[in-house]
Amino acid sequence: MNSTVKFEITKRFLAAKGQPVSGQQLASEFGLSRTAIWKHVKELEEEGFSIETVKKKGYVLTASPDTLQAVKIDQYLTTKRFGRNIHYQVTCPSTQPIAHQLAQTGVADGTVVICEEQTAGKGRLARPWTSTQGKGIWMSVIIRPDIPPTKAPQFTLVAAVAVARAIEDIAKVRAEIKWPNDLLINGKKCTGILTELQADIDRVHSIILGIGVNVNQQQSDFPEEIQSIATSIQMAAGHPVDRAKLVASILHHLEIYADMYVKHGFEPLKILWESYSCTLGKRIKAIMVHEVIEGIALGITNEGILQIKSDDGQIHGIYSADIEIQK
Ligand code: BTX
Repeated sequence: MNSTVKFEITKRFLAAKGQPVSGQQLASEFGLSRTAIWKHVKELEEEGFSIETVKKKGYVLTASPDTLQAVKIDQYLTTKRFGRNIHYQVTCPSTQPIAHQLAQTGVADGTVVICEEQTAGKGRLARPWTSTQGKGIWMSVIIRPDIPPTKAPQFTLVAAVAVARAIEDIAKVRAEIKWPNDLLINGKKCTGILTELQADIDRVHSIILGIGVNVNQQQSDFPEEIQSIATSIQMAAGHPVDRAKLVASILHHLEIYADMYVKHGFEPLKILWESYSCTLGKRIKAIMVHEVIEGIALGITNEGILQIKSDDGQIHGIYSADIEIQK
């Protein structure tokens, strides 16, 4: 769980919102000496927190670093389960394998693995996912729903709605969902979702929901090969966005929608999903491993299957594909 003495002290500083926190009071509350509290304060300063000592009043937090460590997210968390256990790393190859390993040790539903930078972030079909240091949200959420494996792929759609809602709430920017796993702003990709599964034939053990959100990049932060297709929330909002607040909001919506999906299926979420969709009613090309289908995107079923009507009038159900929207 997100709680060590240092975590609790930092939480107290953040909650004080620039008001002094008495070292003496912290010491007696945590059963520590004032020197032990001072040592924690020094450690926080080394991590980038600015803390001033005000005579006879205590410590004042004047600035905190722009990071996604558990305590920064926790101050905004409104969830019951999601994000109550956060594994934070500054850098890692990818949060997905770490989450897979943790899932096997039986961690709680809603456990999050998050980092500042991925050196080998991955998309679908082993494609690379660029994860610039300190600019985005690179996280894997471990979900343990009691559902059969056939109901797991829809979690991509559930997550897409949760991220779109959170972007709208926090940044006041409207992102569109491109079936199945992309969020676009002004036609460019700002979010990718990778849903992986640990299951046996009858039961899901864990869903590892990999969520990558471009938050505070400028165009030049993206490598040249994706500059024409990628965008960030900051580029659309015109100002930097608090990543910790956005993570907390994603987890808030994700917990609600995941629970709704497990209890009632996809139907109650479908209207919301459709309201964000930029695919429906458009002429699209669905590119699959062995086949390409062109036609009009009619809608999605309650199972999350995209239905396309091709020019010969035939209706095709698509389970997974890369979609090109035609002009
Ligand atoms: P995808 O296969 O739909 O998208 C991958 C493609 O998107 C790449 O081939 C490239 O063209 C483009 N791309 C790569 N990086 C970016 C970026 N930062 N912004 C926009 N476009 C990009 C999407 O797969 C699923 C991505 C999931 C990422 C999360 S991050 C946390 C977790 N850990 C991890 O390794 N992956 C997931």
